[in-house]
Amino acid sequence: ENAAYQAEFDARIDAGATIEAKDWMPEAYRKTLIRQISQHAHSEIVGMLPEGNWISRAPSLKRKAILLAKVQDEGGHGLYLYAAAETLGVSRDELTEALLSGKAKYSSIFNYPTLTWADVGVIGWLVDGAAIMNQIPLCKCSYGPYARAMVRVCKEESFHQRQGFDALLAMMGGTEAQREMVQDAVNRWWWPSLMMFGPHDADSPNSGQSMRWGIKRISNDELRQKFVDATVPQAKVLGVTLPDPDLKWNEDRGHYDFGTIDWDEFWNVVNGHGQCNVDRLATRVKAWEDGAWVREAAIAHAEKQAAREKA
Ligand code: FAQ
Repeated sequence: ENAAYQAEFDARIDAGATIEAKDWMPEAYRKTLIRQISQHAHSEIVGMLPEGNWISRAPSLKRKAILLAKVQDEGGHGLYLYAAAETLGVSRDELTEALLSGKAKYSSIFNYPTLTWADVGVIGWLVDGAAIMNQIPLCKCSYGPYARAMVRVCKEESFHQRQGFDALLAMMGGTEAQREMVQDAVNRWWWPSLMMFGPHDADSPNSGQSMRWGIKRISNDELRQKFVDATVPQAKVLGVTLPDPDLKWNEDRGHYDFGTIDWDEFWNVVNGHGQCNVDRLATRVKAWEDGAWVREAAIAHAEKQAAREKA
């Protein structure tokens, strides 16, 4: 019987149809989706911290309002994605436990510090830029609830990217010290942004199967290349230098060549030893503990309500 279900599932994947929550699916497909969607959700939630750090110090009321909206969007994306993961039969509590205990992965990029206001702009420009590049193909991934969630997330992400670019453009039109601040932030965030796309295709254990299942539509290396190609002209408009002496246009390939990524740094961060891993987790654990009274109150209220309805 399973073989018949499997054949039908394969045929639907091959036909480009979407799989829905109540459809039969192979256990490994379910597991892979839970892994990827929950890591994505954790990334959004932890991703609120580096920029959240600057809300109280934004340089103007306008920038503060924009940043508040952006960080709130990220919280929304996280909740959206947890809900998408829950359709696969995992509970929110299990996912939260996995994040807070340090078992679950989240994007390497959020383990770097935000040292100046320019970092906030660069996160919008480069980090959201990379996130969009990776997420546009996910709008067409084979799992319906994930694909549909990504449509709205990508729209908001595109506002995030533009606000970052706009903030940097304003600084580049400012004083010499401001321009230096932007360049310094670009120097620190460029390589970590390229690492967001994950290991090279040849070193990516999950890619083959995820491409076969239509979860990934474009590979890690192809997306990274598309990101570099799109970003170089933007750097020219801004007037910043990307910190890679090997970055140059390759006429034959029709793409920019770029230097070697420091994969030791990448794995070090992924394995919990980046500059901010300990701090980020501690902040999330504290937020969870500080919120205990809210959860208790909500449960008490729900119980009271239910008892009243019965009476
Ligand atoms: N960091 O075999 P692959 C955002 C892990 S955007 C940490 O290639 P896969 C928006 C990977 O999990 C950021 N770990 O894996 C925002 C796997 O480990 P596992 C979030 C990484 O899944 C912007 C192992 O390495 N976006 O939050 C990373 O096929 C600004 C081998 O790798 C998403 O999550 C990394 N960079 O491809 C918020 C997008 N790369 O699980 C705030 C959805 C790889 O086997 C501010 N996810 N690993 O133990 C994906 O598209 C994929 O999961 C990839 C990785 C492409 C990230």
